[in-house]
Order: sequence, then structure tokens, then C-alpha cells
Amino acid sequence: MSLSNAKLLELYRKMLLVRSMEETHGKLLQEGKIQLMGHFGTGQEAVAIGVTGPLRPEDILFGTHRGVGEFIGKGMTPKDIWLEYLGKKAGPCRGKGTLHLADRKLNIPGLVSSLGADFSMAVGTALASKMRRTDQVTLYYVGEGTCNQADAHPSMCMAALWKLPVVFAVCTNQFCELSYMCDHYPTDDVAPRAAGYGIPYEVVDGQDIAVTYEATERAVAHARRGQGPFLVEYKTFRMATHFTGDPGHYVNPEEREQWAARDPIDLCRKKLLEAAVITADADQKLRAEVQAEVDGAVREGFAAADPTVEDLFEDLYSGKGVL
Ligand SMILES: Cc1ncc(C[n+]2csc(CCOP(=O)(O)OP(=O)(O)O)c2C)c(N)n1
Repeated sequence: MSLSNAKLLELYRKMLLVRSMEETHGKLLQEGKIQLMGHFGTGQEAVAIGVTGPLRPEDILFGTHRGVGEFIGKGMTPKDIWLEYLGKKAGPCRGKGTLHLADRKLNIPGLVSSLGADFSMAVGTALASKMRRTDQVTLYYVGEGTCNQADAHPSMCMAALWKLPVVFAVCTNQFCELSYMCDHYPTDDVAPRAAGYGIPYEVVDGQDIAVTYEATERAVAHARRGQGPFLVEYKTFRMATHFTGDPGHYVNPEEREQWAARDPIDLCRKKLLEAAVITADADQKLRAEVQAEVDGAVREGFAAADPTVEDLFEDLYSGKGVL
């Protein structure tokens, strides 16, 4: 099924929002206004937005440490994200999560710092959905480096054995932290591992939003129909370095340039212009609107109330916070 122009425009706006969120985060950090380091996903926007676009509100998303993109894709607003980043009482985790975003109302269980430990949690939520006879799908969004964690094996095995409604969405951005993927993998692709569990898989271009969205749509439909797990691997390139303090000396500049020529936002913009869905002026206006939304969210975040000392003792255990 090919994407409508209206859908393409909606996805384009979301990709702009993701980039603007990260650029603004980087700028505030450089200006010394915040101390919150970032793992940015610049260049990976078509993956983050394409994997979340086909999800329903009731579907469950496990995101990554590089993840403002998928959280925006699942419905978090810049305002909620900045309230949380700045540790404010009105944030979705009441300021206790900051970079470790979670949002119960959007079915985002939250980031686990020990990467890969949530492989089994995603299988657990998919099992719960199946036992409750819902048609909810869990999407486990994960980097290729994290797929080398030991938990991947039993998780995929059980998901396949029990035909659980889970999609493993692997973002292959060429890097595993501070080194190239090829330093960790004897193969070019991660996806064929799925065949060992009888899980169907696809490897797709991660730069084209229509491709990422439609591949995810097929995988989610498969899981929702009760046919069990599906794995999609999206090939992209991390234009940002691993984290904001990483000079990235290990990155091959020529390769980076080649990928930059296929920037996902530029590709989508080109399609929209060619199809006369937007004009260059309308695009400028849209970008200004998006930046204004992010700037407004940052302003509101700074102005919002901090938690009190008493608030620190809330949410620790189910009763009133007594240690
Ligand atoms: C269990 C564990 N080991 C190591 C780390 C440190 N670490 C943080 S990000 C990262 C790289 C993960 O690579 P990948 O999954 O490909 O994601 P990418 O950073 O490329 O987006 C590592 C090793 C961690 N958080 N958890």
C-alpha cells in the first residue's frame, strides 16, 4: 500500500520535530543552559518515525537510548519531553526519569539502561497481550549492537515458539557505541538470525520514510493477525556521534558524506515538492512552526515547578514512600 500525500506530510513534520528537538538540545548544552548529555539520532529520523507511525495508541513501544525520535513517533509531545528532561514535577515520570523517558498513558514502559535487558520484557508484554486476547502489538525497537546481547536469543526463541505479537525493529546505524558494526559482527546483516527461530524478516532502506513505514506496517499486521513475531532491519547511518561528548574520530568522513547525500528529511522534502504537496515557502513556514513549538516547550519546561523534597519519596513503592 503506498502512502497518501497527507500521511507523507504528517511523517515529514514529525521528522522535522525530531531533528529540531535534538538540535535544540545540543544548542542548550553548548550554551551551558543544561547539563543533560544527549545520544542523538541525527540521520535516523526515517527509522524512528517509520517504526512508530503504524502503531496504534494501545500498542506497546520499547525505545532506545538514542530515542527522542521513537517517543515523538509514539505520541509524546515536545512539552512533555522537556518537562521530563528538565526534571520537573509535571513531567510524565514526575521528573525522576529525565533522559530515561517513559509514558504510561502512551504504553511506553521506559528505557532500560542495561541495554538488551528489555528484550525479555518485550516478550513479556507480548505474552500478556496474547493471554488477555487483545490485538495489541509490542514493538521492540533496538540497535544492532544491542542485538548481540545474550537476552536476544531466549527472547526470540520464546516469541517464536509461543507465536507472540511482537515486532523486533532493528536500527542498523553502522555503529555500536564508539566503533563500527563490522568490529562486532561477522555478517553484514542482523536480520537473517531471525530465520534460525523461524521468524520471518525483511531488510530495508532506512533513509526513505515510505519504505520504513510500509515495512513496519507489514510486520505489525503480521503480528496483529496472530501469526507471531516479525523482524525488520532498517539500514541507516548515525550522523551524530555516540553521545554529545564524543569527537567521533573513528568515523570515516567519506562514508559519512555519502550517507549525508541521502538525508531522510531531504529525501522526503524532495518527494513532497515533486508531488506539489508543499511549496518551498510552505516548507519554510512549516519548519518555523516546528521550531517555535520546540522553543515554546523549552520555555514552558524551564518555567515549570520543580519537584519538592517530599516528591522524592513518592513512587518508590506502591504505598506512601517509606523505605
Ligand atoms: C549492558 C550494557 N552494555 C553496555 C552499555 C553501554 N552502551 C551504551 S550505548 C551502547 C551501544 C549500543 O549500540 P547499538 O545498540 O547499536 O545502538 P546505537 O548506540 O548504535 O544507537 C553501549 C555499548 C549499556 N548501556 N548497557
